[in-house]
Amino acid sequence: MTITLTRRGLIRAAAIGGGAALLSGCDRIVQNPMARAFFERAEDLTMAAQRSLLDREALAREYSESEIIQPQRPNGSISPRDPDYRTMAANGFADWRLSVTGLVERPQSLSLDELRTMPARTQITRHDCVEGWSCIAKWTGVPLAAVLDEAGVKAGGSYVIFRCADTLGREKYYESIDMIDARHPQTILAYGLNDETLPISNGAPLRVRVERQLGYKMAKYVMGIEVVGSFAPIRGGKGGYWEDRGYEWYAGI
Ligand SMILES: Nc1nc2c(c(=O)[nH]1)N[C@H]1C(S)=C(S)[C@@H](COP(=O)(O)O)O[C@H]1N2
Ligand SMILES: [Mo]
Repeated sequence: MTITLTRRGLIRAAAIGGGAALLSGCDRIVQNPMARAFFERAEDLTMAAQRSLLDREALAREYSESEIIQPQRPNGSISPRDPDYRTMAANGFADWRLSVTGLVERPQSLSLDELRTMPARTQITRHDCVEGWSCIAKWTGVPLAAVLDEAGVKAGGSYVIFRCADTLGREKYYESIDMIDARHPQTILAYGLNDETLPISNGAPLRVRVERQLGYKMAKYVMGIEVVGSFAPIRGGKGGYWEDRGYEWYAGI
């Protein structure tokens, strides 16, 4: 008899069995029945059918000020202990630079002031964590498309990798998105939250907002963005810290 083990089957087995060995942090998802259904639905979407371009380009819902009912709940890394990060934070991030490298015509090294003088976008959106909670918050930042245009993406540049300052477990957090999301009008590199400077707990000095995907795609403490043709050669090869631990690469909502 041949037993075919699909990832869904494994997830379900882990859930029924009361949890696999490595569950921690966001991994708690598989033990929560409601969140598990959501996880499986997301998986259906990626495995069965790639979303149409029209759907990928649609805007996420934006909310009104009155719908902001609580602070953005800090999750994952909330106070990086990495020495380089601590040194920059102690200095108000005056020495922090965003590097833009990889398949670009003009590699960049941008200060916060430089990013703040670029055209800004403010949006009130809902953040959905894979763990099953949501928060509505107001984000201000520079569209990622503007930064990419400043650098000039070369032919073959298909993905944007975000390199983060924080170590979670033993590895630096990282994430990746494709060019459809990178150039989506609501995809911003945010330096402001609810009309204040982005606090450390939510990713200071700069964090990603990718409003059509789950929270884990939205890298905090971004140090560098790298344009690549494929993320397969990077780290675990799955395109992100949590993806390397089994999460879906495309976490569309
Ligand atoms: N660098 C980094 N980015 C991260 C994380 C993290 O631990 N480190 N956690 C992710 C997860 S799971 C979520 S839900 C959101 C939380 O963002 P918040 O703290 O602003 O709510 O950040 C995401 N980006
Ligand atoms: Mo999350």
